[in-house]
Amino acid sequence: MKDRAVELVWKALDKLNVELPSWGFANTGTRFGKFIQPAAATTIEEKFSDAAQVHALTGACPTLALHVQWDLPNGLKDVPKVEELSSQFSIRPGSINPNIFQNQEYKYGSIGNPDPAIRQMAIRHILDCVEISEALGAPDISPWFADGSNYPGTQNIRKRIGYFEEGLREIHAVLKPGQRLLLEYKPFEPAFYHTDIADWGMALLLARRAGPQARVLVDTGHHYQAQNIEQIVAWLLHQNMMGGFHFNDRRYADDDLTLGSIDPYQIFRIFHEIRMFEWETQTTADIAYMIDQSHNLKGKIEAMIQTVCTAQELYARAALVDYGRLAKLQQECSLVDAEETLRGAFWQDVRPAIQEWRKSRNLPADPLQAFRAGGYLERITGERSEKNRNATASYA
Ligand code: RM4
Ligand code: MN
Ligand code: MN
Repeated sequence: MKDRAVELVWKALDKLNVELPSWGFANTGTRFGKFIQPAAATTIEEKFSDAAQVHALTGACPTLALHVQWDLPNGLKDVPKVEELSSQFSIRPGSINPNIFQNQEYKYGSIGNPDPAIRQMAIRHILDCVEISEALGAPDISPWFADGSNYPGTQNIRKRIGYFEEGLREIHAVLKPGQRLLLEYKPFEPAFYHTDIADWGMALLLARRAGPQARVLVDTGHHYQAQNIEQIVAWLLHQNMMGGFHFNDRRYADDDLTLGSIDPYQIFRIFHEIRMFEWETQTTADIAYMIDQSHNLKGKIEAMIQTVCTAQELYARAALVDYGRLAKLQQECSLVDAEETLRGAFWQDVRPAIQEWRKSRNLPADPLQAFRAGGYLERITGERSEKNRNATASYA
């Protein structure tokens, strides 16, 4: 690889931070049960510790996304504890994720629920999350609404749009400068007939209604088959409404598979749209790059390291696109040459350049290998397996 290309790869890697999800280190399940792992994290300390391990080996993950009900079960009261862990492990709290889907009350929805008392309960929880976000200096509040219905005719879709508009405005009204409300969409699951925020158009309209600090969050697994995700990203960039990503891959639905494991070209194309936007506008898009994956079968920390490395590889490849040349070829409609300019970057092997970048930062050249050699997994397996042995896997 030429010096200029290596330089582009290094610059790109300097820029890319990827946020880890606290829930990605915990035992999580399928719809049919959980597969318990002896080394899984069951406390917030353990989640911070595991995240710190991934960051120590990759140098790219300084923040940890928190799911409030799972990680701060006492709400604001748990803030000092999180702050303490954050400084102990040198990992900053990342996006603050409300939980408006797990409580029994949310059976028929949260802020789209026909019962005003339950809508208020959900809004109250998100308002608490805004306070937590402020107290922790973690500016992104990132709710995912499971709201929807399972059978035609059972809910008034338009009324629920109104409830969402109202609720989101109420939440947005308390945001301080710098805080952002990131609205995530998902076409189905758990609702199987209609989902209140089912796609990027609905998320965009609701974000616009909510107020100027609301943006759209694109979870790469939350699309129908064959949907052109990079086009959605391009639209959101154009509208200045792109807030962040939840990275994962999918083959069928919201599969939470490792990023790029099924379709690495898709992720590359997304990165390409962002890089091209940034090249044209000479700005850095304000995007939170976050992982949202629950691994049922893979070792959780290994899978996270693999994911971060994949993100770096695909981002670095996108950095090799010659945008000056591409812009000219697009203008001339030189289709084959334009496409080859993109494909040519995709097929570059950036791994040697990434290894050199790691060495320059005193990081291990091969983070996965270093993790296996480091003894951390053996230590936590020893410490945690007893507790995990008693975890329940069954839904019965
Ligand atoms: C959902 C969605 C949310 C995540 C939950 C756990 O499918 O992706 O972002 O918070 O899963
Ligand atoms: Mn998500
Ligand atoms: Mn999901």
